[in-house]
Amino acid sequence: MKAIIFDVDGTLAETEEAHREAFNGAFEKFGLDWCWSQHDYRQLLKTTGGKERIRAHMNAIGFTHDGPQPLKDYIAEIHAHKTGLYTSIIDGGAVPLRPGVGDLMEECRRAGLRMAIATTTSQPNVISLVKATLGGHGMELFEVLSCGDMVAKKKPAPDIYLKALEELDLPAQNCLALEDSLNGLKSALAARIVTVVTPSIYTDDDDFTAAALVTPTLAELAGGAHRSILSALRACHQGSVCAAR
Ligand code: XBP
Ligand code: MG
Repeated sequence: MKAIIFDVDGTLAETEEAHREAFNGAFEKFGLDWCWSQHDYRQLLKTTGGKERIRAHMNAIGFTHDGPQPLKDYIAEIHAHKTGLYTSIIDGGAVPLRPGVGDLMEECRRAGLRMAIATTTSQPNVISLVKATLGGHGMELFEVLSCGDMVAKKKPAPDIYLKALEELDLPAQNCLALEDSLNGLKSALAARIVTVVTPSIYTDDDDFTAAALVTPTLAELAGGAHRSILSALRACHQGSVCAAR
């Protein structure tokens, strides 16, 4: 195993409540009487990508756009405002890393293991979260940032992971992906990357049968048979790659 590729939302941190708050704030700003409840959002999250999620909601409620600009531009305007609200929440330090994530990154850094990000979320969101949780130089930990609209087809399509592999210049079998959702698991597996899942607040009822390992958080992997999170992930990767042969 030469690299770990991290998903962001739900994996690095429990960010989706901040996203939901930002979406609702943007709808209010644009005079739209939509307010996504936690129940609504669990279903809406099955559509990856904030702009795609807004459009899916519009379709679901039969929204008709009568503004001067094309619908695509109108959605982009709402989403840009949402992204501003979201990054303000994150910059304020409201959302910490999930248990074990910071420890694993430090273990990877010390071991010289390469790290990358493959996420559906928008680039400003990643930068805000990494700086707020890992400090101003936090982004230097990641050799590759593969995110948002850099690819046409978002998760569960493999494109965002294939882009990360290309930029790492590594074959899938030398990497391990960390995910929190079924869409993310499908994306990484479609790129043929061994995947470990830490379910998050909105994905705890997803089917993770195809994951190499499912653990409540990364922190649980340390101790027991393995002295560190990284050694547990190395063992999982080795076992999965061998089994695939
Ligand atoms: C999760 C997503 C994103 C976020 C919202 O991404 O699907 O759409 O919910 O962010 P991942 P945007 O789990 O791959 O990190 O509004 O910027 O899309
Ligand atoms: Mg995720």
